[in-house]
Amino acid sequence: LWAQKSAIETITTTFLEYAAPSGDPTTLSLDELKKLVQEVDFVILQSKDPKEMKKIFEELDEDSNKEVNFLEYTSIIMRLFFVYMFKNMIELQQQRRQ
Ligand SMILES: [Ca+2]
Repeated sequence: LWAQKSAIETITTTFLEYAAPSGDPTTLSLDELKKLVQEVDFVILQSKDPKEMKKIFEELDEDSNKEVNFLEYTSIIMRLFFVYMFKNMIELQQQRRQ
């Protein structure tokens, strides 16, 4: 993953970069999200499976308007980030015990 400060920058700039091409430049469509996940090495979004991506998109799109706005995007990214950190902590603890 990235260092903490650049993580926030990366999350913001990638979102804007990938949201820009079609439709509303401040929201991500399913295709834009797919592109983002394919091109950006998102450690926390491990699956690139199209079916899984649709599920992730639907989870992201809390108000179901088929667009993911920045708030919807950050809420799941933060959640995934914490889950990722949590898994890492558990692994570290297990390694220490061995
Ligand atoms: Ca939405």
